[in-house]
Amino acid sequence: MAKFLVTSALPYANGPIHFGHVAGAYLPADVYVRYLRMRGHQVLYVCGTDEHGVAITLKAEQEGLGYRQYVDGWHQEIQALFDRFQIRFDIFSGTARCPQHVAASQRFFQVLLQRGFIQHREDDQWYSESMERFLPDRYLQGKCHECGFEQARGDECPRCGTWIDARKLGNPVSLLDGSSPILKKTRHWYLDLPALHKAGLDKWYKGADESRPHAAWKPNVDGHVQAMLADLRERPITRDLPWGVPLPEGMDEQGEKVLYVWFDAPIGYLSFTQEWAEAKGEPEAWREWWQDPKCKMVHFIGKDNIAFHVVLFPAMLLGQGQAWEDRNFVLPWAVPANEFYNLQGKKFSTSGGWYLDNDHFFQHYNPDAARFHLLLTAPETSDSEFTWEGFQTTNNSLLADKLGNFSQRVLKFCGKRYQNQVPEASGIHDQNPALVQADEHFAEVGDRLSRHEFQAAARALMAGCNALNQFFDHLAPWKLVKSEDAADRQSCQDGLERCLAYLELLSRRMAPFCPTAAEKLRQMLGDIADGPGDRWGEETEGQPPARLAAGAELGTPEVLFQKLDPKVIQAEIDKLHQRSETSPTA
Ligand code: B3M
Ligand code: ZN
Repeated sequence: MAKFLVTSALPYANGPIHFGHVAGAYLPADVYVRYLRMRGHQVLYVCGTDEHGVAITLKAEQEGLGYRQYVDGWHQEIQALFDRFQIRFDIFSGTARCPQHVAASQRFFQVLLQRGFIQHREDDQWYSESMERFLPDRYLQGKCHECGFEQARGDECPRCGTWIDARKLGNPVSLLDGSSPILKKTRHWYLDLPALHKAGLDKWYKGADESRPHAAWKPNVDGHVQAMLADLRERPITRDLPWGVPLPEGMDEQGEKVLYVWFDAPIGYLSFTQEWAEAKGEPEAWREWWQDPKCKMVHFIGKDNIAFHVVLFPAMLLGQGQAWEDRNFVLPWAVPANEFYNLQGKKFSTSGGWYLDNDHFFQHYNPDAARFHLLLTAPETSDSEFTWEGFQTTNNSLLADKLGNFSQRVLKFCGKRYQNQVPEASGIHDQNPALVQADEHFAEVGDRLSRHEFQAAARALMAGCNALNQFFDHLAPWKLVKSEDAADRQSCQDGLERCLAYLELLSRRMAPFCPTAAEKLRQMLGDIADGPGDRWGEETEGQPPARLAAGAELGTPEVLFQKLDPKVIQAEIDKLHQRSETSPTA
C-alpha cells in the first residue's frame, strides 16, 4: 500500500470551467484517485480555486465588483460543475478563503529569504504614465519573445506556454487603457531559481533524487522544461497590487506589494491540506502527506502550467530545506500534464459563444457518458477536441451497444431461462479464447491507469466489453437453451455463468470511469455483487473471475445508457454555430 497526494491545477476564480479544463486536469485526476482507492492505497485529493493575481483583479475591476465578492461567485459556480461531473475532492478550498493560506505563503517566503534564495533589488518595470501606476504581468499584452505570438500576456504566453519576463515583451500595451507603458525603476523581491537549481532542483529533475526515482517525464513536459532550465533566471515574485497575499509583517513599508500569484497559488495545495487536517481535528495531519518521503505527489495540470509545477513549485519546496520542523517537503513524483482540448475544431471561448452550456448539458445527457467520452478523447499527447458526433458515437456505439447491451442481454436471458438466478456451471468455457482476451484487456485497464494513460485505459475497457460480446454471440445461448442435447444446455448454463462473473468484474473495472453506471450495474447483479464494489482485486488481475455460487439471486436489468438521437445531436451543433455567430466577439 502506498500513499498518494493528488492535486489538480487550481482554476482561476474568474470565469466558468469548461469541458476542456475538465478533460485536461480534473477528470483524469478523479479517475486516478478512484482507481488508487479501489486498490487500497491511501489517497488525498486536493483542489480549490486560485483567487489572487491579475487574472482576477483585472476582471473584477472591469465588472465593477469587489475582489472577494467576485471570486466567491466563481468559486461556487466552478465547484458546482465539478459536482456534476462527480469529481470528488477531499477538499475544495480557495486561496482567498483558506484560513491557513496567508501564513503558509508568508512562511515560504520568509524561509526562502532567510536561506538566501530571495533577493531584494531595484529593477525596471512597466509603468503607465496615464494612470500613474505600475502594470504587473497580465495588465500587459505584447509579443512573446519565444514564439512571436502577438497577444502574449505579461506573465505567460498562452500559445507556447513560455513563462514570460514582462520586460522582454515586444511592443507592450496596457490592457487598462491601451496606452504604451514606459520602464521605470521599482523595488521587488526575486526568487533565485539558478541557485535553487544548483541546490537540488537539477538532481531531482533528472530523477537522481530519491523522491522521484524514475527519471521519465512525459515528452511534452520534458521538452518544455529542458528549454527553461537551459535559460534559468531570477524571477520577480512580488507585485504592486491591492489584492493577494501581503508580504510578511514589516517587509513592505508602503504596504503596496503582494506575493506573485504563481508564488502563492501552488502553496494552496499545502494550505488546503492544512485546512483539511484542521477540519478533521488533527491539525498536524498535513505532515503525513507533505513531509513523508514515501508519499507520492502527483500534479494534474494543463500544458500552460508546466513551468510552474516542474520548476517553480519544486524549487520553492526544495528551498524550504528543513525549516519546517526539521523535515523536508516531498517534491512532485509525477506531473501528468495534458495538452489542450478544443470544441468542434476551435478553442473553447465563452465570449465567442463557442462553448457547451453546462446546465443544459447535464439536464439532457448522462454525466457518466460525458466522463467516458472525455477520457477516451483526453488530450494526453497532443491537442484533441470534443465533437458532438464523437460524443454520440461513444454513447451509442460503445457505452449503449457494447457495455449496456451486453449486461441487458445476459441478465434478461437469465431472468427468463434461469429464474433470475446464477445457473450451475462446470467450467466448460474456462479457456475460451474470447474470455482469455477479456482477461488481458481488463488487466490492461489498471496498468494504463497507473501510468496516467487514460485514453488507453478507456479503450482497454471497451476492448474487454467487445470480447465479452463476441463470447456471447458465439455462444448463441438462445439456440443452446432449446437444444435436445443435454451437453448443449449445460454449455449454455456455463456460458451464462461466465457472462455474469465477467459482468461483476466489469462493474469494478468501469467504476473509476463511470461511477454511477457501475453502481447501477452492481444493483442489477443482485447477490453476486453483494460484496464491496470498491475493491479492484489486483491480486487476481489478469485472471478469470472466480466461479459464482449457483442459485445466487440476480437483480432487475435496467438500461445503463440511453441512446442519443442523431437529430438531437445535430440540433446541438446547429445551436453552437448560431450562438457563436450572434455573440459579441464572433
Ligand atoms: N490558476 C492557472 C490556470 O488556471 C492557474 C493554476 C494554478 S495551479 C497552482 O491555468
Ligand atoms: Zn509564445
